Amino acid sequence: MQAVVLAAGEGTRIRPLSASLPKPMLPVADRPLAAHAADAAVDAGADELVVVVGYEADAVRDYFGEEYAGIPVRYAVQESQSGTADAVRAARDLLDGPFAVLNGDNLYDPESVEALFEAGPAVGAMQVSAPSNYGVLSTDGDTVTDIVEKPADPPTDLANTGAYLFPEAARDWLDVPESERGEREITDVLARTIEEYDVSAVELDRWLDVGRPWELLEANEWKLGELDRDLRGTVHEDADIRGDVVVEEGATVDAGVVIEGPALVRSGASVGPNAYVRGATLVDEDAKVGHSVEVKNSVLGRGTHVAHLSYVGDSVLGRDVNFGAGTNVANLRHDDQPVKLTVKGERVSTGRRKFGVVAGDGAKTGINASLNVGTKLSPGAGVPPGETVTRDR
Ligand code: TTP
Repeated sequence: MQAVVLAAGEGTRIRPLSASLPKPMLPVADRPLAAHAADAAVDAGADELVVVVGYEADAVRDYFGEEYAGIPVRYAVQESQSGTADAVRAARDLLDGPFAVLNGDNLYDPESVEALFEAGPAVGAMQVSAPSNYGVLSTDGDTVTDIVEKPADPPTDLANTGAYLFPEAARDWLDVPESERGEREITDVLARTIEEYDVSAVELDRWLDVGRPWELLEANEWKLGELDRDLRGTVHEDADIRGDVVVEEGATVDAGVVIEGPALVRSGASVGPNAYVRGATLVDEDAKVGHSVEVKNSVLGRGTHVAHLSYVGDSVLGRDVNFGAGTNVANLRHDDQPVKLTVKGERVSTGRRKFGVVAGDGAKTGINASLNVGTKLSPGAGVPPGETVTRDR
């Protein structure tokens, strides 16, 4: 069966991280976000991936190539990102038989995807505490009877997770009209499928929709948490590596370093001497955590350097970020309230007591910069030495 992976969106809510990489290509443990959905599809028995690309398409194509995990990959181009039904419609001519659809920016547990693929026409469902933020499914037993998009008064707490198994006939139902929010939505294709077929609601064991920067941190917490200890890189005999830590071949951990898992130090990266890395942390390829630097529960993107005397907690730093000596991040409000972040111009609670900062690719700080909780640095932004950053810049 073919699995369609939707990876055309820009990820406007996860800016500035998506400025030059599409959201599905942001790092989650040792691979891009969308690779986790693709892996789940392959494990569940997909025999071809159809990846829908649009925004920054080349980054997606370069990663998946023409064959991925032993199965062929084909691409459909969605010219303008006008909705998820439109994205699948872009792939219509490549589809042959029943087909699965997965959001390329969601994490699904692989066993649940397998159950979905075996269920016949089906949609992945998850009980959530705030169903009004999602498409909400009504069911009779396991059979879906209705789907309503973001209802003010949700009939159930079962959210649509963006994972579907469609019958072949659904190929002809992809030309849906624009919804109230001006998009052509795949939920309308599902609504038609429900009219014509018995569609099962398959409850997923675990699911995460990665829309905003702190959800990328949560995605890394999930996938780094699945690591098994593996120290192939060069680890100094005076380093203290505790728990499930992976140091990839080509990575270096110097003397006096303590790493507490889960943590992943990728190839080309270096840690230390005398650094403290606490989980869940990703130190991506060619990144550097230098002398007397503490990093806790953070993502350091490819080529990012935090080289001297710094603290970085609960933060997401993009690629090629450089924090000058003595740069410190605050990750806790004095009033203990959840940290807020600005998402598309609105202050939004992260729901997290601890959250630090988000730095776009190439952002730089001078020595002794202080970055306050919930601030964002744009790609290439520069913070002069000694400044305290309390607003996004
Ligand atoms: P969304 O998260 O709704 O959209 P997005 O990824 O563009 O992010 P944002 O809202 O922050 O701008 O998309 C859900 C999934 O569908 C995701 O995997 C991207 C994909 N998608 C497309 O492939 N084409 C589209 O036109 C849209 C809207 C989404």
